Amino acid sequence: MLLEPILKSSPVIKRHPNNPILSKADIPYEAECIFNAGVCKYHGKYVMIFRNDYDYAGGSVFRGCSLGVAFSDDGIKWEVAPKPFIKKEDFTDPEIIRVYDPRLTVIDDTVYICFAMDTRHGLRGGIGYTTDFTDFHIISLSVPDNRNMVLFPEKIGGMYCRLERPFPVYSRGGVDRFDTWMSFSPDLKFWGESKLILPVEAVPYANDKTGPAAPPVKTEKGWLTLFHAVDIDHSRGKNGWEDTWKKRYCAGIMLLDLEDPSKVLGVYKEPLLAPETDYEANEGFRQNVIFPGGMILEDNGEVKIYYGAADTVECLATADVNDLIALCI
Ligand code: BMA
Repeated sequence: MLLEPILKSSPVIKRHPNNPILSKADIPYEAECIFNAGVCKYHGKYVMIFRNDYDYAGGSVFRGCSLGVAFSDDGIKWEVAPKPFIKKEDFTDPEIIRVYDPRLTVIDDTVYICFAMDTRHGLRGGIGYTTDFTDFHIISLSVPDNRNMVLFPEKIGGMYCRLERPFPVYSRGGVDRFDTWMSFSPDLKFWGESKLILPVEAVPYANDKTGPAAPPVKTEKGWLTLFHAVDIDHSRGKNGWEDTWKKRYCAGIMLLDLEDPSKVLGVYKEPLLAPETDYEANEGFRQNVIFPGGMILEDNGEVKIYYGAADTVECLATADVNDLIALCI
């Protein structure tokens, strides 16, 4: 099933006029594609941990991959730390190939970082933490293949909760057809009671996969939760630096129950953010990609949504929290 050739973003969304808010020109070390950042507020500052793919080797391969860190007073203008937070070279274990796509959740004054880790025996989803953006400690790693994990910012019913996206192959016909799941843990190490949350068929503008985006934000009406939704069209040709790129990534939004977040209260049936601008749809490494990794609810009701665009730059869009809730229910 092919989907609409053109998708539009919801009118409640405003792209920030400074977009892209972070790109390789802002980075004081070797950098190429700056994208898929996690963002939180910590000790009075905004903090962003971003992915940097560098040293392009052609096709889909970058020889370098690091996670950088940046700080901001307003969530818009960023100062990048002089050195990366995590580099490929930090890993002495030959099993580990790279760590990428960080998502940040603050719980009890600790910054938890969910990340994807490519290993020689599959793709593992991990949870680690830092309190100083220098030291990084890994708490747990999933079995392959699982990624896109995000943690809720508090325990619910005594348990930590995370959204995640495993890659089932056999039961899903051996093609991309991946859905959003949720698991629970007493201690961030042992995860279980897993439940299906958002299957591809629940999102009319997806035909390929759904996955978690930013960590959910608490509102009076429920957990406001972004996700990414992907459609594939094999007739798409060259869309960026690779020979072909046939997918499109949009941001979607749903509301989950406050007390039982595995209960979906509503899903907006159209994209919240679809690739439309040049930096999302016509330029960069992989065009037509919007990949949100951070969401911050301000005291005045403004929601800041941070997203990677075209796997090349980091962007910001804003919306009013009540408008976002209204889309879901
Ligand atoms: C996903 C992840 C993301 C990336 C997206 C689009 O599978 O690899 O890091 O942004 O594809 O390329």
